[in-house]
Amino acid sequence: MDEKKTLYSAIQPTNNLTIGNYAGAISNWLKLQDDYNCYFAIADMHAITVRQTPAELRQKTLATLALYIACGVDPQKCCLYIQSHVPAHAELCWVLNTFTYVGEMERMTQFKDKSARHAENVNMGLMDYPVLMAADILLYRAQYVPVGEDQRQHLEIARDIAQRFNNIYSPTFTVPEGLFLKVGAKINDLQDPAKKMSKSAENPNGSIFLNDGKDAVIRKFKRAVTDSGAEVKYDPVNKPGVSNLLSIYSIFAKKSIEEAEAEFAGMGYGEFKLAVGETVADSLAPIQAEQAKLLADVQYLNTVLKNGAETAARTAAKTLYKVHKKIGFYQI
Ligand code: AQP
Repeated sequence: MDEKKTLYSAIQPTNNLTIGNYAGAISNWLKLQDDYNCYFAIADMHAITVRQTPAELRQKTLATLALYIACGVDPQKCCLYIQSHVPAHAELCWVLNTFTYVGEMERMTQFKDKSARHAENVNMGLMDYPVLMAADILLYRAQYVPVGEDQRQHLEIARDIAQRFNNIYSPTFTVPEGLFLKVGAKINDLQDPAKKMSKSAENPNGSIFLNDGKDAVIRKFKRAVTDSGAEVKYDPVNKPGVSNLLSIYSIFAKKSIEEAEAEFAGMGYGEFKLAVGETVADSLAPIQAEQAKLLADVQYLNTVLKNGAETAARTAAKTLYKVHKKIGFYQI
């Protein structure tokens, strides 16, 4: 019998992924894929809550899959699939909508942020994002959800919805727990360390994309906002800029924050930023080469996606059947 616990995570193919997505999500997946039953999706249904250019969405979807694999996510160990290939996500979302209150959705930080950023298109999907995310997780009866700190609020709602349903009927859903990293759960914008680094940020200089070339990476790190004082010290409250750079360095150099601090003791900000840039750029180069190789073999990527969707759909169908039965949908 399979004793492994299940985990679920996903990333929206809204743009090229950033080192924030890598730090908060993918780097964590790599550590977990041997010990858990993993479902890692490409969340294209979430992506369309903000208007996308169709050709670009298609291209970014495949590029995201190639990137997962290039970063070391192993399709032999994990189920990799595209969210829209498994219709059960939309079906369960509809049911869960009837167990979710409008007031709860209006309070979500991401909804408020994105409504402000996309005032011309505050659509129902944008508001419903957390319910679709709850459906994503609950379909696979995932015990754990490795995500960045920005998703904590959405995870709480997924837990509330699961508990609400379980209390009304009988235990149906596994109530998921978040897996948050100590370092890297929130990488901030290089230009504005008070904001999280985002793939669709207005100022691209604040985000390092996983497909940025060495020159771009170095240039962005050189321009990164630092703090007053001259000491390279981890102190997120008083030195948010420097602390963010230390977190980034610690992830890519695979060193603890203390080791990083010791390494940069006595060094000026300029030299420090350059060293962080070099480390990140050197770590990204082999990933980029591997991603390019994978993207040249679309047939292989399609096979991964087809197998992934089949596996995911099998598990999802079982949960959906149970839910439909409990709520009283007539079944033949
Ligand atoms: N800055 C970040 N630091 C740590 N983790 C992060 N994540 C995103 N940004 C950071 C984590 O990446 C995963 C996928 O996120 P997503 O694509 O579903 O949506 P998001 O959180 O809204 O990411 P972006 O980059 O900000 O996307 P856009 O700009 O399209 O809205 C999640 O696990 C998230 O925690």
